[in-house]
Amino acid sequence: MSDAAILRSTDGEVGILTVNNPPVNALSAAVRTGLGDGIKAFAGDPAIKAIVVIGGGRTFIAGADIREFGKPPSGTSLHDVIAAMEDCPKPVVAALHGTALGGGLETAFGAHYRIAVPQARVGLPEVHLGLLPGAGGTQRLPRLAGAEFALEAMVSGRHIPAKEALSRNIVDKVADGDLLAAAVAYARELVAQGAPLRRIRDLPVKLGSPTAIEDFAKSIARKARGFKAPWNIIKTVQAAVDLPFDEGMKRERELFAELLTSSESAAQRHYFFAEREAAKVLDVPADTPQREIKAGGIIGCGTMGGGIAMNFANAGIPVTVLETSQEALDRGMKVIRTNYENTAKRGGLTADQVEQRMALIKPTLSYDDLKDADVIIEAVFETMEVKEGVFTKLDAIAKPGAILATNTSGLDVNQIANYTKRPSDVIGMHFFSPANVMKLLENVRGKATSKDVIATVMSLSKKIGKIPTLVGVCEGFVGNRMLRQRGVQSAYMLEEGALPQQVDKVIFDFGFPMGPFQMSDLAGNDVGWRIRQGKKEKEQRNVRYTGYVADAICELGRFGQKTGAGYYKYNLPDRSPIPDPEVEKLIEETSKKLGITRRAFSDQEILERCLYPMVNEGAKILEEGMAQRALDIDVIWVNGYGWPVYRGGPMWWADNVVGLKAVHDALLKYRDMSGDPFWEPAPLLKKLVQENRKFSSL
Ligand code: 3H9
Repeated sequence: MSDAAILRSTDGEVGILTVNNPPVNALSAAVRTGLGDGIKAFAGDPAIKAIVVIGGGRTFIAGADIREFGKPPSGTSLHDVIAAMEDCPKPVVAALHGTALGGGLETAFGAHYRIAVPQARVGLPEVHLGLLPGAGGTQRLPRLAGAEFALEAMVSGRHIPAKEALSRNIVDKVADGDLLAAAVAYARELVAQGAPLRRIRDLPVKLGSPTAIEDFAKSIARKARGFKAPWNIIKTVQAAVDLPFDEGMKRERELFAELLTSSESAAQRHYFFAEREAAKVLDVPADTPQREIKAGGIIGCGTMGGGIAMNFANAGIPVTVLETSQEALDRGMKVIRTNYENTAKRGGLTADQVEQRMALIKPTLSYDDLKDADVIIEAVFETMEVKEGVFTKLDAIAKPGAILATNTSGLDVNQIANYTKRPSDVIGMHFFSPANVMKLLENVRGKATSKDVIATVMSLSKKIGKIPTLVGVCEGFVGNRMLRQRGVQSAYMLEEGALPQQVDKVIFDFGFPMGPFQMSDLAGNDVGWRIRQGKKEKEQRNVRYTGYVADAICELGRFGQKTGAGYYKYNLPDRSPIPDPEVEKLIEETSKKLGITRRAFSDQEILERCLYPMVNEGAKILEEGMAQRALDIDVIWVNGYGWPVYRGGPMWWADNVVGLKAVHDALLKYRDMSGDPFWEPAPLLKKLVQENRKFSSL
């Protein structure tokens, strides 16, 4: 036996190297060194005729150890391990199960032959970490599967099923049954046949069309906006096409190094771990017993309720959906069916799968049909009176131990819990619209919510395909509470001299899919208008009203895209926003009425006034314990609000790109300029700046 990270054994004349680095066999220094040493030892052992490399536990190798990036290199390099395999004078077979990803697949590319179980998946997902395959993947995949396929696979980073991998020469054999036995038999067969030592490096690169690379670059322009890695990946494939193998490898190294030291990759690597951490609750241990969820119930079959029901059906969990009238129920079920059928038309589901999913969703008008549900999620109209009615009824019919969840986006979960005699079973599950598409889930912990309910809901969230976070009860929870700050300042900036298109461009160029005014036009300006009318904000003293321009826009019936006009005009077939002189005039008149002399705004000021207040609010949220860690806020903003992942999330960005002192000082500058207490830095931000610390140190 060698280093514990690699177990050495033999089966007759076949040497076996088993990677032993749970949970995902990442290529740590010990794994690399053990693998390199193992290959050399078997290569020099006359009793060994062939070598099998296999993963122990649930998977082959999931890639380089991401936690090692940025640390000084130690142990054998991955390049040397792969070279040792490729140059080995005896056949090396890689045996794949689970996932062979990134450096894991690159290691398998060092072998002369690859065998996989049918359930295995392979891929080069480095792009999601802002990287490119840096151990020969960019040069070897085009040689095996063609440049076009390699581009698509590496830029999407998708997991490729074994069957497809076989059809693309990425694996040579797919075998059912015991993988090790099949791999050893395959190795023996190769020895018996005197099969050549097939080195991928010696194969020519296949390129279908001479313009393929250029065409591909054009096709991803929109999606890859702001990212660095996809563009460097394209350059590596170009190098594979143009240059001999060794020179292509050199180019790969340069382009990899450029990404590894980029802020974009640091942000994306932060996000990778943040997403996994966010699912963990600090005071709820991983082994907390969970309640069994065999069936769900949803109150309301509108856009939200229907979308939530689809999440359950997609995960194979039967769900009963309740509405108040047959008409509303039929309408909701029809929307669900249409959604599935549209997915089927795009090739995402078979007709049978559509029917299987529909069969899991049972429509009803009777609360009695919810009595067996293990979790019931309310998605009805957002007033306390309506919620009270629903939760009183649920308390009467739900079985003991059923989890009662509210999808409220703004009401007090503690008050809702108190409409029942079992507040410890009540929790918020704040889905984002459209709920069948959006990945983010803000689970809201009430004062009384029990730990096993939290544990169950966090794990259920993952089961139904969501990225869960846990937040506390406060107005707007985490995401909307921070969004509100950006909304306030963008509204003020219109009054002071900016135009919607200017503000939106700055936010779009930062990397969001759209700016605040385009977003408002999309969501409907009338929603906020009605809320403002209800709140009588205008009459509140000491708070500067945010709705002067927005109200004037709504008074003209400009509710947004749905009325063909809002902050913009929308008369093009693709609904692209067109700046409107009428709106400009209206904004100027509003400034005049308010006695504000309009002035020019720099892009930098717009950016700071939109984003720094969000960071400041994030600090208050952390201080109040409404989010567990700064990283949870990042996960919420990346998944729910389009914060560009290559900027890590607002808190990571403030910590690592802007610096907390710069944020703090800018807040003071705007406070002094405006005299508005809105800009007062949060006490936590002040403290961290004084102590020269980051949010991530909390
Ligand atoms: C690369 O290979 C670069 C090379 O091209 C060039 C080199 C020169 N490293 O996701 P899970 C942890 S870049 C370190 O919950 P699942 C993860 O944080 C890499 N840690 O499980 C978690 O820790 P914890 C290219 C890693 O079953 C635990 O393992 N490869 C790594 O849902 C379980 O993970 C990738 O990008 C890693 N590489 O999914 C693949 N991977 O328990 C990244 C995972 O403390 N990994 N961890 O929270 C994945 O996509 C998924 O983890 C995988 C399993 C599909 C493998």
